[in-house]
Amino acid sequence: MTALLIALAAVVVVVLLAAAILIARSRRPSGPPSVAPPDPTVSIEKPPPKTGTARAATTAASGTVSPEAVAPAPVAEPELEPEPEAPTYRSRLGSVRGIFSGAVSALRGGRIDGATWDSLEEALIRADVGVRTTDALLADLKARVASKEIGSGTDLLSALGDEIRALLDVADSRQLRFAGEAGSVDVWLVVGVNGVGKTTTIGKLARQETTAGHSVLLAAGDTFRAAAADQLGMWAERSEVGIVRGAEGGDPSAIVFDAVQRAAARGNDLVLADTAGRLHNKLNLVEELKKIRRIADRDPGHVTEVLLVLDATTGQNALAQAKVFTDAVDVTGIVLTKLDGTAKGGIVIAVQRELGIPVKLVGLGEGVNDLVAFDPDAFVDALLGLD
Ligand SMILES: Nc1nc2c(ncn2[C@@H]2O[C@H](COP(=O)(O)OP(=O)(O)OP(=O)(O)O)[C@@H](O)[C@H]2O)c(=O)[nH]1
Ligand SMILES: [Mg+2]
Repeated sequence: MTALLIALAAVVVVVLLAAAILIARSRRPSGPPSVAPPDPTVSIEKPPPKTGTARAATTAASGTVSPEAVAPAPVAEPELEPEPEAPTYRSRLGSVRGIFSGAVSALRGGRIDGATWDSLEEALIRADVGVRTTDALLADLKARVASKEIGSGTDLLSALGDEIRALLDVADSRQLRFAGEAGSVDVWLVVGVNGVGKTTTIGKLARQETTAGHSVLLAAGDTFRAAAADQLGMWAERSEVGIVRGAEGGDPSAIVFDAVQRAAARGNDLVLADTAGRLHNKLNLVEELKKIRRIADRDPGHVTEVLLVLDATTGQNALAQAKVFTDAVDVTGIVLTKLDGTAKGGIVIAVQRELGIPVKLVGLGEGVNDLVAFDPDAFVDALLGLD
């Protein structure tokens, strides 16, 4: 009897144990063991603080939060990929090169006849050099062929290159002007109609000028829409520079004024000011720009560049736009954007000839390194396939 009871107790114990094991297994998730989710409080390691004025100025602004305040430039995450190299004209002027390729190979063939002039004229006009400039170029070359100064197609090709270079030759320097006087802040105003690439140009310039050793502060003078300041804010973050922004619909002159004051206080030597190109009418635009320029030039501000941004894809329209701006403010340099991928690269020649203002920078893409100093020799070589 006792043995029977012991046996029964043993069976009960075994059954209970088995049940406990089964329950424990059923609660465990099936499949391979999962990886613990990352701890959200752990962040990627920040790059070590840089030395130099730009970094010091950024740090000084930390903690300000009012809407008109200098937004503290956040410390950028480490770059995941190295910045691509600056582009070459040759690599980015593909489509306009294509326009000239037929005429150029005919010229290399050696003979100069009626078809030569026709194909050259067509290429120049299709590339948006403009009728007037094309006529002037060809008239001169025809005279030189008639006088036997130019005998072969190859000579004509190199003479064409020289003539275009001569048109692009301006007395004024293409260097961006930076006075850098003690106690003053250089201001570069960036103007142009909407969508031409003003904000992107400022973003690229912020990086370039910081790399060149300047201490940059951005002024979000396009108050037409809030997104404009946000877009500039993203570029400020990428380049680790401060930005002064105001409320949507606010007075752009006040923002630029504020930026200059803050730049002086923070030790920034260069303010890059964005402006809106989308105003109600031409008169408003002109008056607004005049006011911004006047106020930006008040001590300690000193406007050393007014850069007019033109979109190369708009071709000859860019020239008409330019007139509105040159009437309003003393434009000191042209930035011609979107030369990559457009078949209208010849607009550089027309802009330079018609406006007489140096093309200082060209945009060859959307990336931070895709804004380059305008180099007439490299441009002409790429245009005519001489490189
Ligand atoms: N391919 C190419 N795209 C460019 C270049 N420059 C600017 N863009 C693009 O053009 C578009 C307009 O540029 P934005 O900088 O916003 O132009 P914006 O003049 O500030 O425009 P608004 O603020 O609307 O007046 C964006 O998609 C840019 O990425 C360039 O050189 N090449
Ligand atoms: Mg913009």
